[in-house]
Amino acid sequence: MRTMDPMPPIKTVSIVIPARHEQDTIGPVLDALNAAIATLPQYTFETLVVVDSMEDLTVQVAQSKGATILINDKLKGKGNALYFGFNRTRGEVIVTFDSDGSHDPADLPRFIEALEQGNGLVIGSRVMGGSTDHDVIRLFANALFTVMVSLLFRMTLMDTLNGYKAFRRNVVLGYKPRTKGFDVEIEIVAKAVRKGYSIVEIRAHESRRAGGRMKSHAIRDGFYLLWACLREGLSYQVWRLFHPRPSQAAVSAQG
Ligand SMILES: Nc1nc2c(ncn2[C@@H]2O[C@H](COP(=O)(O)OP(=O)(O)OP(=O)(O)O)[C@@H](O)[C@H]2O)c(=O)[nH]1
Ligand SMILES: [Mg+2]
Repeated sequence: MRTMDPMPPIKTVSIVIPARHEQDTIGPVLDALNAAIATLPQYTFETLVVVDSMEDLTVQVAQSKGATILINDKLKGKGNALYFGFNRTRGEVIVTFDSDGSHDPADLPRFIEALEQGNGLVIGSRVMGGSTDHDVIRLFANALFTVMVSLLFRMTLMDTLNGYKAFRRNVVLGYKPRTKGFDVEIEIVAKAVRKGYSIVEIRAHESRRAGGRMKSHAIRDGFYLLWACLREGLSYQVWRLFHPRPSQAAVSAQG
């Protein structure tokens, strides 16, 4: 069991930000990120912004704020963008959040602190932090996935789907990802569980996107999320049958 084991100290942090046509929001997001980074001189940071194309000004704006641009023009989708970025990181830990202004980079120190405490995966919880971007469909989806994750992975996570996460790089390396879009959030959690990392949820507020257009689609992405949750959860259960003393991820919540 690899719960709360001492882990190597963190020196380098990679921030991976997916951005599809986010020229209106990426600038302020990176300004806020750079301000948060300035409060953490003990770490070396790299900021990778992953785009699919150079059709709008996202690349120019992000470059002007000091980010490294990665262009993933072969495969669209948030999951594809994230894994493209993950595979090019150098940090011991990776932090990922959205580029539309929904997630507050000022929360970054608390995410890193939770990793320093020995957790392998830190999830920003909108249940604890609140959201001004939730509607009935999203509330229902969150409740549904909370139940499904507790049944399939035997753990209580209140906000599996939130895109604000921080984790040890090993969580997302060493396997071929099966998710392409927003279902990536399920796969990251599933891998952390299977690898026996302790998981913690911390408070993180979600705001409405600050500009630009929504890229998710409730029905299409809802279907992919459901399928990913069932597939990853059931394959975890099968995997456990062949591992008499399977790693069991510990879950906790911090305010
Ligand atoms: N590179 C890349 N980024 C993507 C893709 N799809 C989504 N993203 C990014 O993933 C993040 C989440 O997408 P959103 O459109 O905000 O999805 P959402 O949060 O469900 O929708 P909103 O309520 O409008 O915020 C944003 O930062 C997007 O730019 C994609 O195909 N490629
Ligand atoms: Mg969003």
